[in-house]
Amino acid sequence: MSEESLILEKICEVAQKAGRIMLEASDPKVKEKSGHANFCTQTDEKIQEFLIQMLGSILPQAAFLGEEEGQDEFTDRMKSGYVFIIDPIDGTSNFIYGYRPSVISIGLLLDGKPHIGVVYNPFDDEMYRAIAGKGAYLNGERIESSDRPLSDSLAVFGTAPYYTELQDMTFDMARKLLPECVDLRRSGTAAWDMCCVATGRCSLYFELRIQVWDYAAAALIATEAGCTVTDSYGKSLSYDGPTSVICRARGVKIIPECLLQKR
Ligand code: LIP
Repeated sequence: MSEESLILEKICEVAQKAGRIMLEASDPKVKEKSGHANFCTQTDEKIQEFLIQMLGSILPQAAFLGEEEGQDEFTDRMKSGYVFIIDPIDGTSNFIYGYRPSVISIGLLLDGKPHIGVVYNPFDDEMYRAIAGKGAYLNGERIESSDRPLSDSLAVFGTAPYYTELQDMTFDMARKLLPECVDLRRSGTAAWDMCCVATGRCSLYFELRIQVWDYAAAALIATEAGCTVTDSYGKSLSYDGPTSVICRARGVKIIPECLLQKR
């Protein structure tokens, strides 16, 4: 087994244990962050601490970037070597209200590029994973995005309630997209949405602003499943901060005009 495959196996084991913490949490204390409906729970913080401790034992030299307090600043040091980019619970509001899914997202950059991606949905025991250049897998089975046209597919989108300045544009885009696809869905977790595009359940995901910990793992998994993942201007993702994201399956050959932003 290659060194990177061994690292991947160990990361998946950590993700599974973190998923058990999520499943066993009862009535977590909720903290408000800045803006409308921007939450963090004690379980988010507990899982983030667990991930830092366990992943740090796999790669002691790695830096960490995570959603919760104290780990959320990207620094120049993170442009070289290993960096874990973690979201302890992607879909925090879903978790608080018991609306599924919520997932654990663990990305590993090497010299600023996505190297390994793991997204774990503990509610359905779904382990999505990828190594750059070596394909994407769901519970050990190779996955590939859909080759159906958008007109024969579901599309998904996200919007954080605390980015109030993006609401009008987001829902205007969604309204214009609806006639071009079978129907729209909205899950509340960007990482899981992109994994759904990777598995062929839907063929497009878009969101006007998500954080690097929301996309670092899932964008690699989607890319390795044959998706095209860009920002809303059609440019590659930077993996160093928040960005818009459009994730297209193989069958969606171009960015729909209603989603394409022009500088
Ligand atoms: C979530 C994102 C999702 C967005 C939600 C929220 P969190 O991340 O993954 O795409 O629409 O509002 O920001 O905060 O649950 O980790």
